Amino acid sequence: MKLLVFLFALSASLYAADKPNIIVVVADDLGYADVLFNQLHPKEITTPHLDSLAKQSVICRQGYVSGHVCSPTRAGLMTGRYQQKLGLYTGGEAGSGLLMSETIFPQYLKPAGYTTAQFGKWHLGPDPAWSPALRGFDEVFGFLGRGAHDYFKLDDPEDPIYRGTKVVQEKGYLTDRLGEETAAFISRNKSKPFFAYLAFNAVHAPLQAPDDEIAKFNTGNKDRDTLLAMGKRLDDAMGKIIATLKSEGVWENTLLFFISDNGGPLAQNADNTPLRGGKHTDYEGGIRVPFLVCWPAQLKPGEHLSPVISLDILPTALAAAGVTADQSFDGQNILPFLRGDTTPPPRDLFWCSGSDEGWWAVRSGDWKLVGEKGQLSLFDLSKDVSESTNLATQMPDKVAELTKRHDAWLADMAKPVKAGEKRYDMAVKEGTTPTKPKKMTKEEKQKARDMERAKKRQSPSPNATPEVPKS
Ligand SMILES: [Ca+2]
Repeated sequence: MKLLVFLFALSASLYAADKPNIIVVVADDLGYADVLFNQLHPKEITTPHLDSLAKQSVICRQGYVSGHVCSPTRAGLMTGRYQQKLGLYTGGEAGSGLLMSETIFPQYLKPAGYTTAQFGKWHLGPDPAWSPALRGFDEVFGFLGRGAHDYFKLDDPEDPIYRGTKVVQEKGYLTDRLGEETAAFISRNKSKPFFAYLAFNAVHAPLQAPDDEIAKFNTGNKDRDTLLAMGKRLDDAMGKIIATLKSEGVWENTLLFFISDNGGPLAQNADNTPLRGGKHTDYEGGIRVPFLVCWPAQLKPGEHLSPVISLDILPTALAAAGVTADQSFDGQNILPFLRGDTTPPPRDLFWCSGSDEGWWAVRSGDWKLVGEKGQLSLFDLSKDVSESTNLATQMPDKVAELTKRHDAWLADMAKPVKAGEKRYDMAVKEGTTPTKPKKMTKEEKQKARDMERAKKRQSPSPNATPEVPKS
């Protein structure tokens, strides 16, 4: 009997040893072009560690998130389902709390032998009753509520940092601390499978970075310099984590995802070139983000040019871990596509932030329809990744078809938990004439011109695949 128990324990531990470690890194408000692995990045960008990671990853050039602001995306990421299924359309709704009755990411992995940890921003419930420490994370180091935290004031009882469920008094620069804590967790758990969810608050406001870091930049815009310094510290933290994975001997069998939770906010000088718009919009600049998947033991570095979405991360991680869930997901396991084993079947992607905000969008093939307070814009992303030419007036049938697809999706979603209706009261319904096409704002026109100039300036580096934003 003892022998049997021993053999069972041995086989369980061997089985567990084969499971990859899983790390999900979410940057906050990081601009699409504010990383070196976007070839249209502005010249002042310095993210060498992320660039090195990208060279060892599959770069998903059409990587989307399911929301255009922080907390809805996180609700989708944690559940693998459109957050609207839970009535979470806005930042206020998802930030007020993701139902405790929902099974979330770590709760699928723990029964499979994973040690789990969350670092950084939670934003799925504002007070201790919603703590990630109470829903599947063995270790927690971070803050709960609101979308932002002071980067230097880590001992403020009004806006506490928690370790587990306990308030702690911390010192240092928050981005550095999150990198250090994640690296220490990796070292402590290198001998068994672990899952780390690292949600940086960088580069979200407030604009705060160490003075000596800011001084390294000289764009002529102090705010932009500060934003870049914040990105540099995030990059340094990623460098520390990657170095730790390598030095602890677990790099090869770690599946690491890196995304931003939404597009860069233009008001904060983020750069989303060549995409239109930014955070708070359903143009590509609000929902298409830097998106890397790295698993040295299993995935050959390269590029993936079909659309993927943050909702895919949970089902992909579970497939890698050999976990079968008793829940269906809206996301899908993308490993076969990233390996190049098979071509992704067509699928539609949807966005909606409820009637109060008035944004919604659908992508079907290369076509994308965007609704903004009842004004509709239709784009062919294969020719127009910058969404500069609205084809809605010319192609009413396509508008009607995509609207119908979005209607059908929305019918399966719950009503917003707080207020308003699922979608802005559309003036346009199937079979009626689209409203006047939306014109680009002055800033957007300027951005499109800058992008064109950047395209001409840039010539691909010898080792790089030619410019991407093919849609
Ligand atoms: Ca964000």
